[in-house]
Amino acid sequence: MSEVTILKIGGSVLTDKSKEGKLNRKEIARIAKEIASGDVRRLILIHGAGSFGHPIAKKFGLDIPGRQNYTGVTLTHEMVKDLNRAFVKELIENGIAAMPVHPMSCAISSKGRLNKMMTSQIELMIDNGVVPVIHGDVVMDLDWGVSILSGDQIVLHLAQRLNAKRVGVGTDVDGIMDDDGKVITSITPKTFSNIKPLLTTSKNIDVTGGMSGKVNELVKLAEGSIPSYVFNASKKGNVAAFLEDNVDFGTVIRSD
Ligand code: IP8
Repeated sequence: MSEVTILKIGGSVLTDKSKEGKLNRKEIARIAKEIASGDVRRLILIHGAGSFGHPIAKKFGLDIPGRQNYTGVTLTHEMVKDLNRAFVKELIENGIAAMPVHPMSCAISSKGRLNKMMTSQIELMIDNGVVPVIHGDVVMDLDWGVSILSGDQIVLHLAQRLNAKRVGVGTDVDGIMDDDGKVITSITPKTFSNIKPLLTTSKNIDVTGGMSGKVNELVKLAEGSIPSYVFNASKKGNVAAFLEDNVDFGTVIRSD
C-alpha cells in the first residue's frame, strides 16, 4: 500500500457550528469543487461532525464515559450520516467516485480510543479509484458501551495503518496559533511541550477537544515521520493547494 493521502475537513467548515444541524452548503459546494480540481488518486477523505454531531452528543451526555443512552447514540449517528450524505452527494456531482464509510459499522473503541477498524474495504476502494468519505461518529466501546470517535483519531489510525504519505487537516482557522494569535509555521514532537499550554478548546460546543485534541493526534503521526498540515480550509484555494502538494501556509507538524 503506497502513497496514500489523507485529508480531513473540519465540521466547522462544512456546517454552521452555531446552529444545530445546519449545513454550510456554499462551503460544501466550494470544497467539493476544489477537491475535484485536484489529484484524488489514493485519497481518503475524513470529515468532522460540526453542528451535526457535537451539540446532540452533548445533549445526550455521550461525552460522559459510560453514559449509555442508545437512543441518543442512534440519533447522533443518524445526524452525522446526514452530513456525510450531503458531502458525498456534492462530491459525486463534481465527478468524484466518493463512497460513504460509517465508523459505527466498522470500528470499535476502548475507553474512548479507537481500538479496531476494518480497513480492507477502504484499501480496496482506493485501489479501485474510489474516494472513501469517513466521518467522526459514535462507536461501540469495549469498556464504556459507547463513545465518541473523532475524525482526528481516525486520521491518526488510518495514516499509521496505511502509512500515509501526507495528511491535511483543513479547519476554519489559519493554523496553530501562538499567544499573540500568530500562526506557528512548524511544530515538532520536541517543540510541542512548549506549545501545548497555548492550545485552547473551541468556542463552540466541542466534545472531542478542539484544536488541542487535533494537535495531540498529529504529533503522534509526526513521531512516526508522517507529516501533517493544519490549514484554513475556509480560504479559497487552500484545499486545492494541499492536494497539489503546494502548501506554503498554515502549520506543518513534522518529525524534526
Ligand atoms: O468533529 C465528532 O467528530 P469530530 C463526532 O471529528 C461526534 O471531532 C459524534 C460528535
